Amino acid sequence: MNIGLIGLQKSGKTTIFNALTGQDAEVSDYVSQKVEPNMAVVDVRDTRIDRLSAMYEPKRTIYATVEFVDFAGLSAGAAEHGVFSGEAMQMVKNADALCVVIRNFSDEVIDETHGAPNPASEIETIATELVLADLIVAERRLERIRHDLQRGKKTPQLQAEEKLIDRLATHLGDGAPVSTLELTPDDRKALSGFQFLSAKPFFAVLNSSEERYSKSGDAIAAIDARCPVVEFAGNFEMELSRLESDEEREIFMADMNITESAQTRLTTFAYRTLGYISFFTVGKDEVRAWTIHSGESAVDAAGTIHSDLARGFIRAEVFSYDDLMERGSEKGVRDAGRFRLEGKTYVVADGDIINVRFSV
Ligand SMILES: Nc1nc2c(ncn2[C@@H]2O[C@H](COP(=O)(O)OP(=O)(O)O)[C@@H](O)[C@H]2O)c(=O)[nH]1
Ligand SMILES: [Mg+2]
Repeated sequence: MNIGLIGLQKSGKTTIFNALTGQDAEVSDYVSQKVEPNMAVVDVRDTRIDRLSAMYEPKRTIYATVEFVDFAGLSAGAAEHGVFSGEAMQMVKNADALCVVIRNFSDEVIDETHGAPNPASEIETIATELVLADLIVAERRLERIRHDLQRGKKTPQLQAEEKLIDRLATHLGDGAPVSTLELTPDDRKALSGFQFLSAKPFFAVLNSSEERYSKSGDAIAAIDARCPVVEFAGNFEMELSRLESDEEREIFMADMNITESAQTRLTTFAYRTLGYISFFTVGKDEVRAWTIHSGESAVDAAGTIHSDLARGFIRAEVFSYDDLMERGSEKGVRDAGRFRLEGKTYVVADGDIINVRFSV
């Protein structure tokens, strides 16, 4: 899973990125000239993996991962100013989901240029920007299609696309995101190549100062009306992620009533709100977590591990993490009749432990 951090200038995107990744990317009050994005792959610190690893004592333990991308050059008004184009734009387009960072702290320099923090209006601005960026793409495509139609390339395909894009452009023109447009599976296929930003799932991080942290109920309610939101004390948590001593870190966290690291909280939140689940593979060689969408089948899960496993899929041996913990061993799970053989269409549940039988 790849999550792109977007937001207004100086909302604290890079600060949040650093808090998540323990990296040391440049944060500043002033406009940065840097354009290439910061990228990091972070482990999803699922405690179930730790317990499975303690039980199987494998050679390798592999967590699921989430890739975060911090787009240095991205800002509001970007669609007009063309910052939303080029390399950064391409990478935003490649993201599976967007995380909108919203400023909830005051800073002399930032307040002067961007105004006092206003989380409710900030989320509106970003949502509008995404729609505008898509509208530009849709209108360009429409122009192109009409040009071709006039030049006599009247294929049924092109005519159908014109109708679809025209409907889409009207929808976007009304300020509505692609995600709320009614689309048939064929429509979706026709549009998938455009990778529209407002079609992507998104959630918000409210980036609060220490003073405002856990006291911003109104801001959270306003954002929540639009998308799921989680609060971080960005600057504070960036400092936390840099502390060498676990003991010190725990004292500071307790001070702010923070129970888990920014990394754990954000990856867990992203999984839940974006509809991802984990399944596990276990053994003497490797204990590993894998990511799939909620609702995906055993054969999808097999394909996540390797395409051969999906192609040659015979059966999946399945038992649940919870049953394993309750019974204490695989044998215990079998004796309790909780060990199952499932076919291709079985819908995988979060925490399933799976072994794919296959033949190619
Ligand atoms: N007081 C305070 N300042 C912050 C916080 N998060 C970011 N900043 C400051 O805001 C400025 C912009 O942050 P940065 O992460 O570079 O924003 P970006 O432009 O969205 O990447 C920097 O000077 C940060 O130190 C925060 O939670 N509290
Ligand atoms: Mg930045």
